[in-house]
Amino acid sequence: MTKKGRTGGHIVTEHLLRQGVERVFCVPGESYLPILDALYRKKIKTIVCRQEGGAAFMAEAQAKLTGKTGVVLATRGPGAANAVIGIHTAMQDSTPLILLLGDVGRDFYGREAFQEVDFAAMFAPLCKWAARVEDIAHLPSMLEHAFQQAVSDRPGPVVLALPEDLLREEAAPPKAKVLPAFRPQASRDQLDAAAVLLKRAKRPLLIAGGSQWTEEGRAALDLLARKWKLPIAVPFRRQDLISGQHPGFAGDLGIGPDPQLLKAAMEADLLFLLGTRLGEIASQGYRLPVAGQTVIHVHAGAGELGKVFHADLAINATPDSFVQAFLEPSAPAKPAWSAWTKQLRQARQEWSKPQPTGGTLDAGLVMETLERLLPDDAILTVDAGNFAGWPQRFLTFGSRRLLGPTCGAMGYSIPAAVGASLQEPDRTVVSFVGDGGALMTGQELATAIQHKAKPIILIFDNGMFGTIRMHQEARYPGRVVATDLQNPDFASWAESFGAFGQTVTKTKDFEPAFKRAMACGKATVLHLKTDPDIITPRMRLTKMKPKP
Ligand SMILES: Cc1ncc(C[n+]2csc(CCOP(=O)(O)OP(=O)(O)O)c2C)c(N)n1
Ligand SMILES: [Mg+2]
Repeated sequence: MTKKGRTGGHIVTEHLLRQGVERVFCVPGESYLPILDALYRKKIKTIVCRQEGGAAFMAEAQAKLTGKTGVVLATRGPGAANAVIGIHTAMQDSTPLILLLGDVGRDFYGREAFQEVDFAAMFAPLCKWAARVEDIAHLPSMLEHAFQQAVSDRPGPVVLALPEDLLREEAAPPKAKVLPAFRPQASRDQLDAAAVLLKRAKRPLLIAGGSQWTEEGRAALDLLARKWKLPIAVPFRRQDLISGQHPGFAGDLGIGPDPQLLKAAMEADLLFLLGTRLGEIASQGYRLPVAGQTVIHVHAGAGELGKVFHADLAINATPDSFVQAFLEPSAPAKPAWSAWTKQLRQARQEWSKPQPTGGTLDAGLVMETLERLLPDDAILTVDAGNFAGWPQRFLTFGSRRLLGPTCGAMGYSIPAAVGASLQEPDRTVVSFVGDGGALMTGQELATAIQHKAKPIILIFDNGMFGTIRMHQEARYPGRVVATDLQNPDFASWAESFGAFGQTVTKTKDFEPAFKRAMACGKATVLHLKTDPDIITPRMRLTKMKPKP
């Protein structure tokens, strides 16, 4: 910094501080040295990661957990390419995330310079807004807009490319302001109209989803469902929106949902969609809403209303503000659907009760142990893969948080657990991951050790890319291609990082191993050797029937 002003790098970090950013996740690059230098001795913690995908997942998970925008720093073409998976995840999950990219200098731009990519074009379909800052005078307003966009209406990722010469340039533009988010709210008339439709229903089903639920919003959702005695379901990986013990909780419309819940969702006469897009997975391949169902759709993004299905009542409001306001209209004392709610609740309780699912190390009984041992405020992160069917079905959430990529990105769980553990160092953070996912981003265990994060990582090792093997067996029985995996000894792999590692092959050994993991005070890997034939809680690979 000189008398002339601040460097572009300083303008960026000053604004991060003003936005209340406590931590940034990065892989360094020579293209954005001025930002790194401006972070030197700043209050913001710089978490150096091993791969930009891991950095982006950490920031995304932190944002999911806190509701505050996550920030990732990466370099030009290669760094940006690695970070894409986190941007795609934040987009599909509606998570506020900002990726700041060091870019080719303006003096070289347009010549396919070293690592040059047109980032606005590259990220256009992947995020809410992608732009390149061309003039340092525009930097403050573009930073303001980036943060405002990330949290406004339907939240999501924003990408800003920052030319390296601009980051070195000195200027004295006005300071960037913290602009309020645009958060639409329902009108009185819309609230009344929703109450009228709901009162007419005989078999309503509330489906709450989406992002940016505050503690007040969650509490209001809990109350709303109690007051109206509604059955409440959640879409894929949103189980933590409502307590697993709630008298109306009917389960999740994820991958392989409870057939009874699916049947009920099809038979419901009214779907009350709160914050969810009712995407491909929740709608079970766009089979919901069914013709004739009345639909109330509340969503923060106006562009989501009527995009895929018709709603009888479409309301542009954040789910959080809507549920709090909807506590006002009076509910019937004895709603017509009381028995229906009880029936759905009963089905959920039967479906989710932990039970043996077979094998020398029985994953069903492992869940029973976890359900007993996990603290109420534990944070669980899940990867993509068939192993995820166990925790998502048999564990209860609510005060326990569930962080998972609804886009099914493998490699999410370990970095997400590192990010969550950095954010909440006193809470138990457990990562659920398959042997395939573990080696996609597992090197972020080094980041955990370096920054003293303490996730407990459970690697479910069935020696294969199980999900794909299952699909292969269904479509091309006996023709196994590219799904077998030869794995390392994950316990000694973990030990080599300085983490605690243990292999578990028998059900009875899981409980003492998990207790040791909770007590050891550092990052842990439990290598769980599971039976490859037990491909889901209900199916055996060797007994699968080919798809017609
Ligand atoms: C980044 C990424 N690549 C590929 C896939 C496709 N995919 C979905 S699940 C899966 C296999 C997961 O294997 P593993 O982690 O071992 O879990 P398992 O299914 O065996 O329990 C694959 C390859 C994906 N979802 N994400
Ligand atoms: Mg596997």
